[in-house]
Amino acid sequence: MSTDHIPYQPIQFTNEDREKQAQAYDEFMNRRRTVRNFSDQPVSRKVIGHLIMTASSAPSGAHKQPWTFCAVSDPDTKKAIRKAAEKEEYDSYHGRMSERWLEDLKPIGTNWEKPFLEEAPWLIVVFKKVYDRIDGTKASNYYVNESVGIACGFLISAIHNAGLVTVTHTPSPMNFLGKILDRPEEERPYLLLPVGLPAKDAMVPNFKRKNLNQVSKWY
Ligand code: IYR
Repeated sequence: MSTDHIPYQPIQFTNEDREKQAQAYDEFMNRRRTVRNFSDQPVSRKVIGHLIMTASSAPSGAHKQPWTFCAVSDPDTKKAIRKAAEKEEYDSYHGRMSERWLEDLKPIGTNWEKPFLEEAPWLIVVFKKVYDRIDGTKASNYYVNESVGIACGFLISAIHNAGLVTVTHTPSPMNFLGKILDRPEEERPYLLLPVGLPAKDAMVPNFKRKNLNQVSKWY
């Protein structure tokens, strides 16, 4: 079976505009920060729907779009997720994580407590679909981690573009998410993103990012 092909509709810029665009997007994205303190101000379902559709526009292996985005605003479900995540995180911070890892996290100031899982108006739980069920048989997807990782990048940039904040939360292990959200066996939890407005007094670590020379080699 072949898919028909249609003409690509390029975004038209002059070279001068392109430099401006590239610089402006660099500066815009450089303002993104991981934020762990959320305001309880609501965010509309419409906004969350657009964020998910941006994420789902990401490239994926053989265009299988091997992902499900679970948007959670129900307080009881958020509470259950927080409780289960904190149980795992407590064990991680008290024995599962290495001394060096805990030392590396000190400047960020994280610990096992995750109030943001209840405070943020939305949690977006991203699941990767390791296979699809086609007529009752299992059909493996391709480059699933790469595809879902790219979709999460799109999602994080869309969140920032909407003036919202998030924290890439990966409680480990996170099988509990599939149970609480009643996901089928082929869906595995990949990333949990609380989404909302920042708390008025939200603080972030005073990090500096690596410069162009530090992150690139030119040939
Ligand atoms: N998942 C834990 C620990 C953690 C790990 C890394 I690497 C971070 O950059 C931040 C936190 C937690 O969410 O606290």
